[in-house]
Amino acid sequence: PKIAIYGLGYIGLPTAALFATSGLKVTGVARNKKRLELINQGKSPIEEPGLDELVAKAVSMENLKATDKGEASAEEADVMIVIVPTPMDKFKRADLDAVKSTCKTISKGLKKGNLVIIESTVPQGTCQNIVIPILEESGLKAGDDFGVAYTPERAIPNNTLYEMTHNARVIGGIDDESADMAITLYQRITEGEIIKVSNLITAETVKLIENTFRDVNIALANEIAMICEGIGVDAIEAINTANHHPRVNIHTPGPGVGGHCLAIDPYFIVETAEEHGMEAPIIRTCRNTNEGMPNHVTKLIIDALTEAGKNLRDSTIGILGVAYKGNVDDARETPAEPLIRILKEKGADVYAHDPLVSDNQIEDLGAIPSDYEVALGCDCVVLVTEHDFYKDIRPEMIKNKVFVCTRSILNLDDYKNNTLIFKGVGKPNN
Ligand code: SAJ
Repeated sequence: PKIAIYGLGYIGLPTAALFATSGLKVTGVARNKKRLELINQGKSPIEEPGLDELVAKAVSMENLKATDKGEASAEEADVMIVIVPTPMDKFKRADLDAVKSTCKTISKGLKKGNLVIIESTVPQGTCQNIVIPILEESGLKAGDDFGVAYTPERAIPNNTLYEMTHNARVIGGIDDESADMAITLYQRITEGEIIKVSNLITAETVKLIENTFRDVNIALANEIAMICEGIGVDAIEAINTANHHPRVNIHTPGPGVGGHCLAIDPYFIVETAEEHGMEAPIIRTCRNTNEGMPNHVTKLIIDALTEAGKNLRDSTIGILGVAYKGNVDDARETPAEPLIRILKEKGADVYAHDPLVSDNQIEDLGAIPSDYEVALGCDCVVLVTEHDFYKDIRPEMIKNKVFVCTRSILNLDDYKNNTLIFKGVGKPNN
């Protein structure tokens, strides 16, 4: 079959490149001209291990081309895959504009026998209640004239290609035939198990509860960390030790939860629950805990500066890392953003360094882009992202001897018995 993939982002582009290198003709549809140009030159606009090579291979095989012609691409394709972003609006509700407009475009080129696959993360019921009615504006009937399947992408950034080709994949269809067609297709690109679930809404649910599980677990870790700080226990040591128990797997505390998935998907469940007259108190509370972490980090910074005889108001803060997690170039929903905002509101000058995120993006987050040396020379240095780049940071490199570490990547024993004033998330605060 010929495939059209709508959305060439962190997931869409690797998916397109995998199908193309498996031997299928793939058209990738996106708006950003620069991105399209780069892809057509065989280059990846996204930082992801192995992706550059894969895109180069797909383009040189003449199996991948990128275009902004959505309707024409649908007319030519047998299978249309939607992998566009579903951000959250300011009311913490799913913003489905991109999914809706993409489906509208597809509906104009939809033909009998086509299969439409949704991969974007969506609230439960979206395929049935929103996607299908838009596709049926074509005059064709879902199930009878064309197939619909939902298969969420669950690969983790920085290991996307490996996980896409090895993780278990979940597929739900409007009917058996749709699900089976999608399974045959994805067998081309994954060695992992493919699990067929009962229907579209079950597949939508699986995706949301996975990320919610992780968010809730991290909230627990963060709560444990804050309590341990206050009573003089090293939470990381305690958590790592507890995790030796065969049925315990507590995640790692940190500066908060970022990225376009964990910080958003739990709210999709809350939204649907509320629409059905229910509440989701655990999920909501955990979101609040994780969203409160930048405030907690601010408190650690104030404590450290106070010990050094300084006020936050007149101080410079050097943030190390603004990406939402280590070794990615992605700053979406990064906890660095609220942290920078709070510090500035309290009158600090905030500098930030990141080896992977551009200076423009750092400015958008509200900080002054700076060299590593400049950040290390600030009144207080705060490690926010666990990039490998920062693994070799040594106490003597922190010029003004005030350091707050929000991640557990460093061997913090090095920081004991040192002249450094040190505070860490989950570290005894005394
Ligand atoms: N984080 C912690 N402590 C942890 C783990 C993560 O504070 O123990 C923080 C990270 O620093 C980051 C955020 O949580 O800010 C999210 O990071 P992540 O590594 O947990 O996940 P993502 O957002 O990069 O990718 C997740 C993955 N979901 C699961 O593992 C269940 C991935 O498999 C999904 O494909 C992806 O969401 C997605 O697209 O939904």
